[in-house]
Amino acid sequence: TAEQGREGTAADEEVARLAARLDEAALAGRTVPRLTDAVRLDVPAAYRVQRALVERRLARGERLAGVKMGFTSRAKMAQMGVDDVIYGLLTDAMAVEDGGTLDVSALAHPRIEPEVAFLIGTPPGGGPSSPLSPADVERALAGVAVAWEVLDSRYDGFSFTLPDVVADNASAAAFGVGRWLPADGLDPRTLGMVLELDGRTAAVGSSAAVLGDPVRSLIAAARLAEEAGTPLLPGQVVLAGAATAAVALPPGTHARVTAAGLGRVEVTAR
Ligand code: 0L1
Repeated sequence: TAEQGREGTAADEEVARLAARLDEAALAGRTVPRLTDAVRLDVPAAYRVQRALVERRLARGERLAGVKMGFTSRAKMAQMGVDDVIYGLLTDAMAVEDGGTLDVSALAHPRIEPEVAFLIGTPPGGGPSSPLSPADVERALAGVAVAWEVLDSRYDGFSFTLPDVVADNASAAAFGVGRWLPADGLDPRTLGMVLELDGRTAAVGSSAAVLGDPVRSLIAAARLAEEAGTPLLPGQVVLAGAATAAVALPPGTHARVTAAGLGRVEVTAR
C-alpha cells in the first residue's frame, strides 16, 4: 500500500496521468468523470495533480501569475464538509485586461464571481510555523483591487469531491483585476460589492463574506504557498475569494463588478 503523508497516496506516474486527463479535457473543451470515481486520491496527492496540471501549462509557455483561494465562505466550507480553504494557481494566460473579452466557448460551465485581489510587493513569507501578522501583510502588499474570477469545472455534471476540485486547480479558469490602489489606508473588511450582468444586478455581497476579512484569506494563501514550496512572489496576484455566489456567464454577456472604494472592472464573454 502506498505511504500516506504530506505527499499523499498517489505514485508519480498516476499523478502525471491524472493531470494529463484534466489538461486534455480543458484543451478539448470537454468534461470528464470525477477522478475519485476511479482512483483513491487524498488532498495532498490532489495538490500534486494540480501542480502537474499547471506545469503542463507552464511547459506551453504560460507563466505563473499568482494564486486563487477557494471555499472562503463558511457556507461553502460547510457544504463541502471541510474546515480549511483551498488554493489554485493562476497563470498569465488566464488574465483578461479590464474591459477585455473572454472566450467562454471552450468552457464547460463558466460562472463569474466578484472578488478582492491583492498584489504582492515584497516576499511575504508566512509559512505554517510563522503565520503573517496584519503588519507583515501591510508591508508585503503593493496594492488592492476589485476583481472578477470565472470558475469552470472539468467534471461531468459539475460534480466533485474535495480532492477532485483541488486536482482541477480549484476550478480556476480566468480572472481580471481593476486598477491597483495603495493597500494602506483601505480597510478591505466590509466593502460592498455588486456584480452586474448586462446592466442588471446579478449578485450583491460584501468582502466580509471572505472569511470575515479578505486579509485572512491572504494569510492563508501565504501559508499554503509556503507549505507547497512555492512561496508568493513580488508581482503575483492573490484572488482572495468570492463575495457572492458564482453566477452563470453565457456568451454575449457583459459583466461589471463594482466594489465600494475600489472602483470597477469589466469583461465581456464571447
Ligand atoms: O473558488 C472556489 O471557491 C473554488 C472552488 C470552486 C468550486 C466550483 O464551484 O467550481
